[in-house]
Amino acid sequence: LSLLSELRQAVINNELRVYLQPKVATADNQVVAAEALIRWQHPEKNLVPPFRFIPFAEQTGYIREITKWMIRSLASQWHALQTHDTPFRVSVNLSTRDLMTASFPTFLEETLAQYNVPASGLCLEITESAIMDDPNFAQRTLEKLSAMGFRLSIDDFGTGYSSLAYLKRLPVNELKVDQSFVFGMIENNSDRMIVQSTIDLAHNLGLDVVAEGVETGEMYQALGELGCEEAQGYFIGKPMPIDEFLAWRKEWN
Ligand code: G
Ligand code: G
Ligand code: NA
Ligand code: MN
Repeated sequence: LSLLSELRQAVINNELRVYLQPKVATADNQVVAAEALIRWQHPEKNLVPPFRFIPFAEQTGYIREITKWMIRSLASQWHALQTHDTPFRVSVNLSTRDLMTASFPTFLEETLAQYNVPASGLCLEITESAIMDDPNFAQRTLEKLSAMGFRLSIDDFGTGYSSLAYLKRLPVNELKVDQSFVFGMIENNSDRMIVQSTIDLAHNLGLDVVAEGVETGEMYQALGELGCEEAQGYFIGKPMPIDEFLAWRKEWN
């Protein structure tokens, strides 16, 4: 069986799983959002991580079906995730193929309407390399999505080749500092400078900053001192199945 037909079968057989990883505000430790990360519960293998099938799905275009599956799953469970008084967003990773699909904004609008989910309840994470594949087209799609009320985030910031000229024009709300810089920031002065400059750049452009890969309390503390608004990483919580996430959140604060 080819990987593509296996993936198709996985969707039909309900083998894909949504995992959620918390994002907290450094100012008050409140849980403000979660990033949705896909897993494949294969009947014969252990839990298959995304790097084993997402790149392949991107090459073949099947990622569009996976993205739709993810958005439907999140929309159908969005209200169940609103367990506290504070607003809570869910982030989804998009691929370049999603941005290039003309019907994608309409799909989003219809799916959210079906489950009565506000666009502001969803954050769309796009890597800088996905944007730079076709920056002009990406810009038009992002403008459409922004006008619809979605929060837009640039993922893995600092690892690609996005020019600041494009960044300035894009209607994005947040930058995610790539975890490679966060890992190094305590021991390596260059990494710390990169993190600090990225935070300052983002703020000067009116954007919020999320740091990913926050593995220690020392990193969390340092990021808060540098003005980074949100943090995500193993120090706070790992990606978890939704039930586990809800239990984790009850314990958190
Ligand atoms: O979840 P991990 O924790 O292993 O994720 C690895 C990578 O897989 C992430 O960098 C992320 O970009 C990608 N990924 C995870 N879930 C999704 C998804 O639903 N869609 C897309 N396009 N990428 C995903
Ligand atoms: O979409 P993106 O590439 O940013 O996905 C984040 C990836 O990083 C996922 O694979 C997720 O499981 C992983 N991750 C999240 N937090 C941590 C962390 O604190 N340390 C490490 N090593 N990986 C993390
Ligand atoms: Na991401
Ligand atoms: Mn990332």
